[in-house]
Amino acid sequence: MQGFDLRVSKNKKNLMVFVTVFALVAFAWSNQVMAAFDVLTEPDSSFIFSSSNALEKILKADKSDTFIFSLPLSAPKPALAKSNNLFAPVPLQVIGGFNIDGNVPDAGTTNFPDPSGNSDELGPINGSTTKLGVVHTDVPPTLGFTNPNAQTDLRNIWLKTNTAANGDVWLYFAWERDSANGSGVIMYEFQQAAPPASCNYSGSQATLLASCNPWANRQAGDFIIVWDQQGNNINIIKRTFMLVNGQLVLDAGVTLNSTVSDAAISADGFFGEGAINLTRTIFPPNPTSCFTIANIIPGTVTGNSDTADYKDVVLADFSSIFISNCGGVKVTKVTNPAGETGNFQYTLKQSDDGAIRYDGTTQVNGTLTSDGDFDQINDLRTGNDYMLTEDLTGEPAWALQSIVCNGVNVTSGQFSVVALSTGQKRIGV
Ligand SMILES: [Ca+2]
Ligand SMILES: [Ca+2]
Ligand SMILES: [Ca+2]
Repeated sequence: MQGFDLRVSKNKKNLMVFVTVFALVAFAWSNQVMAAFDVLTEPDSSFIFSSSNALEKILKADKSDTFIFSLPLSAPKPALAKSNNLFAPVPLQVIGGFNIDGNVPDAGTTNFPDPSGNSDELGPINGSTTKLGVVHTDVPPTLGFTNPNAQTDLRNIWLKTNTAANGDVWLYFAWERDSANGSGVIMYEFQQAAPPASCNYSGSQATLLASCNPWANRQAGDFIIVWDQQGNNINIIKRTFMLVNGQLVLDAGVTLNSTVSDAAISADGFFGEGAINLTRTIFPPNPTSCFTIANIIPGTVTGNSDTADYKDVVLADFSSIFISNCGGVKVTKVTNPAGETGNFQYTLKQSDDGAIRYDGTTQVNGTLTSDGDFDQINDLRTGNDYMLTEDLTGEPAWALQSIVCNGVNVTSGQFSVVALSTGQKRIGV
């Protein structure tokens, strides 16, 4: 077999140590589970074992003086590896808080189902003005009903964002399609503007057919994540819209490397999942404003070219998926006794009076008037020295008891504002 060999003389006393070390070396070298590797005791005999203890037993019983240990040069990708003869547990492909191992979906993600099989589905009517690169210019009617072929027919989409401990925002995206194989490119478009009002997918179908162009609010800085797969090799490509001579055009794209992205397909080929570091790939490195996504359009297209036709699109309300490099603070009044009213003034600022918004705002002042009353303060720059104070000079009958943020008493302390991630509600945006 191909591989590199480690030759040792038999020494039963040290055998277990060696076997253990070899196992660790094998694991580190391959960086993934070996489905099996061969132990050659004679030139033409080989066998498969499943644990170092089993190997030790075999070697001790063997009469040879020298053993040759071989590792195959290439090992199967983890997500495609067979689960029999496992030498060690499947290593976690954890990146940005997500486990990109081909098991779809990850826990806590949001599911967006899409019709499949023989269903007629709402999607762009094929034509020269509904190609990938120009569909935003199409004058409705843009949508019609078609039945996408299985390999381009999406059944489900899953999305989630996560803010890592270092503050980086990661996006998880996964899909299920109606076929285990076949050509077709899967992509997710992310737009900063909300969908047009005429695109209320739970509303009138007649309105959608007559007036909705889901891409109409495309703008410079919007981007597409392309799932480009050749065989088992998956490239995750970021393509960005930019203005050239007043025209919105797609750039050629950047293939994201493994420090900022990962992707895996399921063993049965029906599912895929990936994650990208938005902070390192999408958000401006020196931001001058909040970069916030308000619309997402997943879909399949005939290829990764500007003139590709859409085959299937997932038209849904994605407003529960928050993507932003800015954060928010919700200030809620609690009175003791409960149910009281008053004139409760507060100030939100940073301890160094730095700008809390990109427009230069250094503090937000507000007034809450009853138990349970709240303000949601959005578009805040991230920072770790935020402070909230209450001013009760107009309410001498009341005294401040405490200010608590995510369970931590910050009455006289500071707290962090991090970039928004899924699960944090933005209210009153
Ligand atoms: Ca997974
Ligand atoms: Ca179909
Ligand atoms: Ca579909």
